[in-house]
Amino acid sequence: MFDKVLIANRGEIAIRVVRACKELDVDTVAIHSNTDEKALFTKYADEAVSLNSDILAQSYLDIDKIIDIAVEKGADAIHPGYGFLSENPVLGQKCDENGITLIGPRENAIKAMGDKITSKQLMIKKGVPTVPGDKEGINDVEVAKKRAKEIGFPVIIKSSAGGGGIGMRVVYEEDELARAIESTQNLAKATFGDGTVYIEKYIERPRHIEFQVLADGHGNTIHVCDRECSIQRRHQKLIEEAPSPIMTEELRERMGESAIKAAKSVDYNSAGTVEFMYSNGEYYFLEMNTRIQVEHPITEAITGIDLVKEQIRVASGEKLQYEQDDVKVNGHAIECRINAENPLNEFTPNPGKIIGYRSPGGIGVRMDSGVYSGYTIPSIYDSMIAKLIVHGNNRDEAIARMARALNEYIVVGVKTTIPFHKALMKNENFKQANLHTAFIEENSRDLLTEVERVVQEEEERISKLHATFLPNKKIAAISMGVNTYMQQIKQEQENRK
Ligand code: MV4
Repeated sequence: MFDKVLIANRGEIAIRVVRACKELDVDTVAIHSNTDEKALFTKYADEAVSLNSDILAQSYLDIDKIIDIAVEKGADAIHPGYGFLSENPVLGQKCDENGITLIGPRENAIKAMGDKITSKQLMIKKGVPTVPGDKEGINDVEVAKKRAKEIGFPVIIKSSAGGGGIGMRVVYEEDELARAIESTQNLAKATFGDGTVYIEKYIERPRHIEFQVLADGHGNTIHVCDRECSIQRRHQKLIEEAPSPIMTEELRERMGESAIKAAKSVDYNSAGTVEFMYSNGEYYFLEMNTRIQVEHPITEAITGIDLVKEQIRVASGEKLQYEQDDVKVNGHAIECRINAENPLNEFTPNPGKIIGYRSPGGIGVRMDSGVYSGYTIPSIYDSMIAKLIVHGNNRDEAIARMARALNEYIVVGVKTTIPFHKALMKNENFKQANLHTAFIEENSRDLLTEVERVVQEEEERISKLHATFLPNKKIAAISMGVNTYMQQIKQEQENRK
């Protein structure tokens, strides 16, 4: 096992990694930007080193600076978390050069899965289902037109270097095809430096189902079951659940086997996620995320497996502690991403100071968060401030538990997505698990009406809390109480007369 892990990330995921290290008796070094000087994660780690900058390229994305700190502090491993450097193949190279172990996959796996045409070709070779369409780039618009007609409209033009929804366009008729190809090529070239695009059948309103995988350096690869991530808005997930409500033992076996094949096709040796689309009983490989993901805790809840600890163990050369037969689903888990955003204004970020904070608790509730009362949420980073995860014996219990926990959750000072999640827990289509990737769009009217009502209700509750708890308001609250009491006595006296 490692002696000391440097965590090349911030916020809740940095804390998550520290927690895993503490349980493994491994020392930790946090690194932080100027802005993050007072962030919670810097206090959780055994040591914290400033990156002396707020510029991304000179802080959380500065590979050389991070390696230098690791060397100086005697860290023998680096955990990149998610985002930032987590899927940058250069970090692994530089780690190798400096005798540091990267807690993550090897460069070749990141590169192969980062290129959508390469990964699609690999899947076809291994017999993993992919979307009908081409596995080569488009060179000739006329050939593409012929292919589109064979595939059948609507089709989608995707950039090979893209991912996560960037650089793709749906085409409904032949007339639009040439322009769509050109614009996707231009966008891909400008964004990724690679203008290669390809064509596929467009699958309408698919579900997004992903499989967690774990692989060690000894040839063992398992899947750790499925998550349903269909509830997203503009490719940002809002809520995830495990298992997928549509999953059967038979489907899990087939999709899980495909996920293992996907991981094995690149000799994967870490924690990763294989994404699929699911529609009308069919599933298709979409892409593989070569990192630990935001939503990993729901899988931990239903399987009891500490994914981050396993990820660290396999990186240190140990064998996986679990075989496929050890992995069992127990109950149902839901995660709500709590973002400092205004759900009533297109989810625009709402950074600022948290002046009142009380997180929920009780049976089946887990909070992974990086904030505290008095903390100022910076505007220069992602707006996710916490993840609320609940676990119940079944989906209905998990939903009721989430609704209950959301009601206990008090964040004063910034607008958050809490009211949105409260509305979602009451939504009939959500309760009935009628989920697909267009869910938010198609249910937005009902959801927004409910969010408005919830926000109103919350404002009333918070003003009552102010009157009860805030010292300067206390006198007012007492005098109000006395007034009411006096009036009651007066009334009683009147009545007696
Ligand atoms: C698709 C698709 C429909 N048909 N491909 C979006 C993210 C990127 N990784 C692939 N994506 C999609 N690819 C075909 N052939 C619909 C989506 C898609 C989507 C996929 C997963 C989760 C959410 C999504 C939201 C919109 C579109």
